[in-house]
Amino acid sequence: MRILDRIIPIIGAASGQSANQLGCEKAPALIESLLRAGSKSSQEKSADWSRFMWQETITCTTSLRQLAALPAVADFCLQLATFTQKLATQYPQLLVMGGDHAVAMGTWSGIVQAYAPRGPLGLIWVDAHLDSHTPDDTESGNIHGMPLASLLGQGDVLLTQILSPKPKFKPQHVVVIGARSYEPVEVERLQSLGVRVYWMRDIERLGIAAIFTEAVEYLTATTVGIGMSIDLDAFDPHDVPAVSAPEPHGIFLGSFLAATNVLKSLVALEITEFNPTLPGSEQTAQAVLQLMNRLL
Ligand SMILES: [Mn+2]
Repeated sequence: MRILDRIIPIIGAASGQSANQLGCEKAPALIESLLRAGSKSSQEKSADWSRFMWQETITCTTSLRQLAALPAVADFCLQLATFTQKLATQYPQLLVMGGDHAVAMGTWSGIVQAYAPRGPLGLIWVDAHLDSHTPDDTESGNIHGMPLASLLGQGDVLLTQILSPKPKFKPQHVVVIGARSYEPVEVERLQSLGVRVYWMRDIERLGIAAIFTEAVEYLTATTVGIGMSIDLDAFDPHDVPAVSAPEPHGIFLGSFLAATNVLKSLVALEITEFNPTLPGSEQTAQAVLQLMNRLL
């Protein structure tokens, strides 16, 4: 095995402006410091943390919020996309550590561009929310409610045309897992496009392992690789508390971790919405390390 095949580069995406409250911009520095300390306190005793290599942290610097921040968020996402595109051509796997979930528009625009000569990618979007608003139908104005619509080509051109004018994913190449809090306009958008959604009630009925298996089978049939974008609010707030927009009755972290063996060699992983300024930050940081180690 070549050394580059073993190393997993990490990009920090320090963005907090697009969430309902600030704080997520502090997550990359915290996780980086835990990794530099060798993660001795991690519950993942057998983990080889040396395979992770922190490359760079990109910061979204605007002091504006909501839609006023959109041009700055788009600039930041373009910068992030340029990095992820480069790394995805050099390494078989990479990790983006957010940041609020708006960073997804940068992460996946770059990775999809890198894989374009090989073929389309599939995306598993793990989230309590659907993130499928556009600037025209958002009630809050928070851009972290828009990344999935943007990646599917809907919304402001500054967000939908990062690196390329084309939609980043075809609707049939996207699967949402864990949704339980949304507006009707988002459900209508995803349904009319034909995006498959596994609701929280489906997870309660079938179990997360069965859903992973089905999702992987569905996406593998028509794509050349699968990526995963995790919004930590998908998990039950008892397990993963320090998130910007917690929603009760989520996925149990233990069940999720136990089922990750179904997800073989993701092309990339993104972990978002960790807000270290909120209570339960230490427990949430541990969850991030566990997810990194099991999914990559
Ligand atoms: Mn989200």
